[in-house]
Amino acid sequence: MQKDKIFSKPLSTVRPFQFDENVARVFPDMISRSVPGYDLILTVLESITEKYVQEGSNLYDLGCSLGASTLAMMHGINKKNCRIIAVDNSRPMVDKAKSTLDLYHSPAEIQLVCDDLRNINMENASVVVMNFTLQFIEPENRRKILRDIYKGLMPGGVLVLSEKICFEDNNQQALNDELHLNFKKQQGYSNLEISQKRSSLENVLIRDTLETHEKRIREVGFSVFEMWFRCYNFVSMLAVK
Ligand code: GEK
Repeated sequence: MQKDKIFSKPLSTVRPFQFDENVARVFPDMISRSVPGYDLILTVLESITEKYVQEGSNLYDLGCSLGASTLAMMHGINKKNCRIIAVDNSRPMVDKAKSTLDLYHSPAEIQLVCDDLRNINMENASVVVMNFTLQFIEPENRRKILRDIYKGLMPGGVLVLSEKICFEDNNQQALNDELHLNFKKQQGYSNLEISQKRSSLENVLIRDTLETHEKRIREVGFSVFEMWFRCYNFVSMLAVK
């Protein structure tokens, strides 16, 4: 796995974060050293898929990056005639995902799509995963995406939504940010890397509170809401139609 050194040298200008070739090259290292619990979430995605997948249905991985969640879903499929549609609007990510996914013998057909996830017409879905993707969409567009997911799901279908969150309470925010900062230092990131990456993500990764997520999920119609994972400011939620 290639080490993430993207922000290790002082940059004269820190540009807004992009999922470009450089990021795609180091992405597995970057995400696992930045998101506490990332590997656990993938493991659990597999068992959530086992529980909710329905025969002859579609499974969607929205914002698939290199296909880690797609693979987790693939391993959890225990029903016939399923199809995974994995979508990302970054060409370098999709190209790399393709070469990884091609190495597996999947029980389900896998379609990789390079497009904005908002252009995807979801239908007949049993499992929809957005693993740290909604946070990169403009907040005013998030409700429509959730509504479209709800419409595309079959009764009993599940949405798994993982996000970095913020807090109303300043003390809670400061505590969780500090604990996350310590995690990144433990993972070997320097203060310079941490602060340059933070500037680069400003206005690109926009967090909602857990309350905002739950309210929106319930408002679009989901009957079950569960925050099944949280570590500091990272959560993974599950919602059932
Ligand atoms: C994983 N889920 O490893 N349409 C399609 N893709 C998008 C859009 C959009 N509008 N906006 C952002 N992306 C993965 C990790 S990373 C999370 C997901 C992170 C894509 C973007 O190109 C990137 O690949 C992904 O969403 C977010 O389980 O880096 O923190």
